[in-house]
Amino acid sequence: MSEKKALAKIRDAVVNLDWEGIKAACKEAVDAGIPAYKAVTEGMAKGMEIVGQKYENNEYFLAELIMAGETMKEGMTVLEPNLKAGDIKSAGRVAVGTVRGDLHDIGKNIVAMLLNAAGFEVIDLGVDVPSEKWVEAVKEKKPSIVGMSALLTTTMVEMEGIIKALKKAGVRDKVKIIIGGAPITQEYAKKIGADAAAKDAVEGVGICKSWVAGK
Ligand code: B1M
Repeated sequence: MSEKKALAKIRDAVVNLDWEGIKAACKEAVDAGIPAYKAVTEGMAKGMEIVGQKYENNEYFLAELIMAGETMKEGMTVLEPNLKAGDIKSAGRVAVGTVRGDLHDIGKNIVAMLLNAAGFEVIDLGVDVPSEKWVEAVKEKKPSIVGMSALLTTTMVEMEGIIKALKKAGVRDKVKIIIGGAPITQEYAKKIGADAAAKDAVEGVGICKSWVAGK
């Protein structure tokens, strides 16, 4: 099967909420030698984009969004071990999470997975993470990078509060801060004092890699 067809099959499994078929589609892609990160970013994430459009067009509703999320998680059970399969040395430590009030974790999980695959040690703080927990994580786990995710325009504002809390605790300068999620822009990152914004997981990992390489 061609790479294009294999990726389309994965994408369609997400769109069709085929949580039983997605594992087979992902396995087929892995067996065909397609890099697992491509199956995530060009297969599953593309499918989720279409699901989002269907939601916006009132073709899909909340139940379908939840099913699509579950379908992606099923696919990840096949792809994640393959992302880690390379012989990778630790590139640095990153604390990631979704900010307070926000339960969206699919994008954050993809970022975490790809960071892991790129050799980073990932501390996943989960979802709905309040500023105190970010501060605690930076003080105790000493990551060199903090990666925040927000999908709602009502929760992205939390990011500024987290940066202020890190400053107040005297640890802001100990970390680089990257932010991401659908409503996030470079301008917003600049405005709140983050070091970078990433439009997708691949770009985010690239930025983190450049930081640990001292670029
Ligand atoms: Co929600 N939701 N949702 N939702 N949901 C959106 C975000 C929305 C745009 C849909 C819409 O109305 N068109 C809308 C927000 C509107 C706004 O704020 N302006 C919305 C809403 C309103 C809501 C609820 C309020 C709905 C309700 O209850 N009435 C509710 C809020 C719950 C809460 O958080 N408190 C809600 C709930 C849900 C579900 C639980 C059903 C489900 C989430 C399941 C889960 O995450 N486990 C869900 C979903 C699936 C979506 C959409 C359809 C898809 C999000 C997604 O997973 N995308 C979304 C519509 C959309 O985005 N078009 C929508 C796929 C994912 C791979 O992309 O997360 O953008 P994304 O991540 C990308 C990049 O953004 C980037 O890399 C990722 C991969 O390339 N990235 C980073 C993300 N974080 C990064 C961090 C980085 C770097 C890059 O560095 C650290």
